Amino acid sequence: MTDASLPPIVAYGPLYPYLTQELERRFTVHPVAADADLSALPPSVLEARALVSFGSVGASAAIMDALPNLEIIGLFSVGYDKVDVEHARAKGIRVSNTPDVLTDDVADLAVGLLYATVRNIAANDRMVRSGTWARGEKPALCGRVTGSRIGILGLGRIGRAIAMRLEPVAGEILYHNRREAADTPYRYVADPLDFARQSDVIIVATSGGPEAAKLVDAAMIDALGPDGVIVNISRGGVIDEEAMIAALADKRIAGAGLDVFAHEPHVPEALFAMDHVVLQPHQGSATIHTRKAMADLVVANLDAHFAGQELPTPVV
Ligand code: 8YV
Repeated sequence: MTDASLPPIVAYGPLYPYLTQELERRFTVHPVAADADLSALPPSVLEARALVSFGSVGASAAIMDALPNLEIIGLFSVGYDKVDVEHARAKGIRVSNTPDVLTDDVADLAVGLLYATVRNIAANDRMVRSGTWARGEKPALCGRVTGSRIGILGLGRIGRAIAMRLEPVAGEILYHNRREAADTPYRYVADPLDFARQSDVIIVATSGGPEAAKLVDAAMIDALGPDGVIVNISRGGVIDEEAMIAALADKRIAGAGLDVFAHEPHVPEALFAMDHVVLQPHQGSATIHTRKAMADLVVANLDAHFAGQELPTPVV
């Protein structure tokens, strides 16, 4: 039962059910598929004053222009690389995201992926389940996390949380950013190739978007070297995926733990046969606790907007 007195909003793409439930208590919610024909939106949708989206869908200039009454975009994600932020700013459309509430879980998964990759946990699990260990096959010896040089690419909130988790075991923690960060005990390396050369592990924790596209390129991958491991919990597009796959195939790097991919949910099948690669379906923030907290934060931002108040977590 929709209540026409409730502000009309668009749910852009399939939203987390609890979020939909909370939105429907407050708003008249119009689901719009992420690939909808924007020239054929029903009149009721054109009245939408808010749009709720998430990391992989975002909000293009086209969807903003298709909704003449749009006032705010609420993101169920910390990443807003798929939102045309400058277009929103130019049109006076507010944008909110969900930082901080997901930091710990994304950092936890990064550390879990690091251990799983370096210690061959997934491949050894398959060896036990397949019976080959019982038939006498011996697991290969592996690298170690303790004492290794951990390179954090992108020392933001999530990068710092990862570094703090690994401080007790790392041989050293170094990082590469566009500029040196203040108030951090970790060693800054300005040159990306020097950063890779001096790392045993590169954990990609930078924001996505065009400015970070293929930041981890063939040169950085080769500078990391044959004993090196890459972990990515950021965005798939931050790595030159073809170059990484080629390096993994040639054993020019030792392994990769990947939670994100260039064209999700499609993952290059070449990775499926690689025992030195651990794959996750973009699960960084996907805990019951955190997805609820993210949904509550999306709603809090919309509630604040419609109450004429400051947004709790504004992007624009
Ligand atoms: C989102 C993400 O939670 O927060 C981000 O930027 O990439 C994910 O953790 C996901 O996009 C929600 O569907």
